[in-house]
Amino acid sequence: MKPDLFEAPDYYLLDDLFTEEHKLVRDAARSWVKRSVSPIIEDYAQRAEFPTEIIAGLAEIGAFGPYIPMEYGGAGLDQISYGLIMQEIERGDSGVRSTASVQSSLVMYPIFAYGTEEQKQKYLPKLATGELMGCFGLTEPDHGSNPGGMVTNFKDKGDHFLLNGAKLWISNAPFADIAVVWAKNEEGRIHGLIVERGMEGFTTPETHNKWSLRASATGELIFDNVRVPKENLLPGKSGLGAPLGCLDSARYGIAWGAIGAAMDCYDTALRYAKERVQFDKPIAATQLQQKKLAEMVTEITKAQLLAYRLGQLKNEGRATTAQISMAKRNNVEMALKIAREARQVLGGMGITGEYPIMRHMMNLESVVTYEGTHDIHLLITGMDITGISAFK
Ligand code: TGC
Ligand code: FAD
Repeated sequence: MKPDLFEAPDYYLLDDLFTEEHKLVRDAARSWVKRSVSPIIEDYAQRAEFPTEIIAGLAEIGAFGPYIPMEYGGAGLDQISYGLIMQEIERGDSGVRSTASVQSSLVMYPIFAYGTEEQKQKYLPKLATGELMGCFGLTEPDHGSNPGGMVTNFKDKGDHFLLNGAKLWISNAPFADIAVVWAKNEEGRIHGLIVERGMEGFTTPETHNKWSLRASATGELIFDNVRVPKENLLPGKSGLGAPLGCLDSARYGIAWGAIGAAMDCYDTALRYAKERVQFDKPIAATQLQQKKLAEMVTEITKAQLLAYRLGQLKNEGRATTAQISMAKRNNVEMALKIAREARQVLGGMGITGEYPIMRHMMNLESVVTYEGTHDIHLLITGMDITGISAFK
């Protein structure tokens, strides 16, 4: 792959709004991505392998639990810093951001928000350093957009719970040490359980043949009469709202992350257009290519402002699920459209691994689907503004 010459667009001078801490955190993540992700990611993606060698670096830049308090090993940062870290990591690769999102918002967050003090002490510091890696099991083969219909279940056997069922499409599953698993009890109420690798009857087969998120490991979680100790139940919250509450945090991170992927595509296309000569002039001198580039930077700027305002609301504890849905949906679609346009600016070179655009484009096909599909987020907005659920 070409050397990483990335320069971030900041058309509306958003840097003026960030604190010194925001900029320090972002710049540290940006340098780390240039140094440790860009040189290797294309090769890992081509081989469809997760680069475990970057786990320690992710922990060092605060990507595991950015907003989890320092007493539990987190970085104790605000929500805008969290967003900026996700933006920079996804600038490198959506699959790497997936690993960080899952670890922070779908594993550390539920343990922090719904776990006992013992669970927090036992797991959070090790998750923050990457000594333990986690995954989040909500989706099932027959229950994707409708997780409330899940059939994975556990029965109270006196001194332990007996867990049965299967989860599909689980990021980090093939190598995770622990899984936060959502399952129904005998009354049909959803609870979170911490399942550890090595428990008898628990297996995590890898999902192969993906054209998207190839540098992220995806797999199944299979529970065949797994005996889960009772102290592994997350007691703080039950019902579908418990896993959906974690999704709010992860979807917020994706709203920022997608901007990173879009920025990388735009920056690559802009540089290429200025250098590539056809008909005796740079293609950047043609009106059609300028239109593409001008629209890209406009959409990135709008997405940045949306994410920034959402970050302010999140810092104040005022961001609603529907506001987060709107940002996730808008920003991922924005990034996907930019990736497709940027790919065209590069002509044939755009389809090669010499440039990151095709990898971003393929990755974003997963990002637009996971954490609630594009359509589901539209319906969440629809439900919010009309007061009527289209799901029932
Ligand atoms: P509904 O009746 O609307 O809600 C059930 C209960 O949950 C409450 N609730 C929330 N609570 C907290 N946060 C939220 N975001 C919440 N949304 C809803 C709600 O108030 C209600 O509470 P209560 O007390 O009244 O029971 O539920 P529904 O069954 O109609 O479904 C609504 C719908 C479709 C919006 C929801 O199921 C949904 O969001 N579906 C999409 C599923 C999804 O996003 N799955 C993601 C799986 S994880 C993943 O993709 C990780 S990718 C990781 C990576 O690599 O980055
Ligand atoms: P379906 O729910 O079957 O949807 C198919 C289509 O129907 C979609 O276009 C959808 O928008 C549409 N649709 C569904 N319902 C409606 C409706 N009511 N009205 C209109 N249209 C509708 N899950 C986890 O739990 N943990 C993970 O770590 C995780 N990682 C993932 C990683 C990858 C690479 C991928 C691809 C997925 C991952 N997922 C994970 C699963 C992801 O959240 C689901 O794929 C997603 O929620 C959609 O579910 P589904 O694939 O079953 O699609």
